[in-house]
Amino acid sequence: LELETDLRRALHREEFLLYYQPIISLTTGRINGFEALIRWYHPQKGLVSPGEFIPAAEETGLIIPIGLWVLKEACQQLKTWQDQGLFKDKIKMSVNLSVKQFSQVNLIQNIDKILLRTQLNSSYLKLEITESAIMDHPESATELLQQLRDRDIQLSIDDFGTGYSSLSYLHRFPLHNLKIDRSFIKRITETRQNLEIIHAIITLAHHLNMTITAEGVETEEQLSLLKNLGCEEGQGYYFSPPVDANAAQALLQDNP
Ligand code: G
Ligand code: G
Ligand code: MN
Ligand code: NA
Repeated sequence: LELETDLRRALHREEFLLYYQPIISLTTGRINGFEALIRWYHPQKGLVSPGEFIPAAEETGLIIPIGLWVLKEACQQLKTWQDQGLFKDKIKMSVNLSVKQFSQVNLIQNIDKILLRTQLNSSYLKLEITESAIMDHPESATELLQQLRDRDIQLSIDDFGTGYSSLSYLHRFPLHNLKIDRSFIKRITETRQNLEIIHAIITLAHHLNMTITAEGVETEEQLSLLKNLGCEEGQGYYFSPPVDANAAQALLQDNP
């Protein structure tokens, strides 16, 4: 309850900020995009990580206004970088949507409003949706995903493998990209079987015309195995941790 009061105040006083973690093309080594990750700059506690407040925000419903703030801020930031000529056409901004946000009735209208207000072209926005958000209501999820796709918004399934972990339903959803959860990447070098599981996920996703992003890439060895499996993109400490907007902009300026 104290946390709820704190969160309301945080929204009101704009105590949230975004960090950005680059998503790297494994074929060119260039930045393909950024994932926006929320942080809370608490007046007493300092920087608070989302793991400590997103669950409470989700329970209290505060995730709706917080999530809209994230979306607006992330779109605005990308638009600003575009206007500065920092990367022409290529770079996308990924934003996480929680289960509650995804099932909120006004989601599409709110997204349309934000895109209009920030003047960001919809094809640069990528939404990360978890398996559970989709599988809770597969019928309405399919329809919603299609509406987003019709707008040219990119769609990723996030933390793949941690939820229902079922490969059999993937073909039913109009998704562009699959993010393999970092727990798989962590184990990729442990056994032949772990490598084969990732191989199977990548092969299936490719057959379904989805690209793959490996999360939590931390070592050269993991990177090399993933490249050999035909994985398109990587994200993780090997490349860069999540960084603030200034540091992200510096990464873009150095983008080979
Ligand atoms: O940045 P960090 O690794 O601490 O993020 C922890 C978790 O919080 C991750 O699961 C991430 O998906 C989630 N998260 C980070 N930012 C947001 C956000 O803006 N909205 C939602 N719904 N989840 C977020
Ligand atoms: O759940 P989601 O994947 O959206 O959350 C991303 C989270 O993963 C962020 O909190 C980020 O700090 C964390 N993260 C990003 N890269 C790495 C990595 O290479 N290793 C580990 N352990 N965590 C990472
Ligand atoms: Mn994510
Ligand atoms: Na993830």
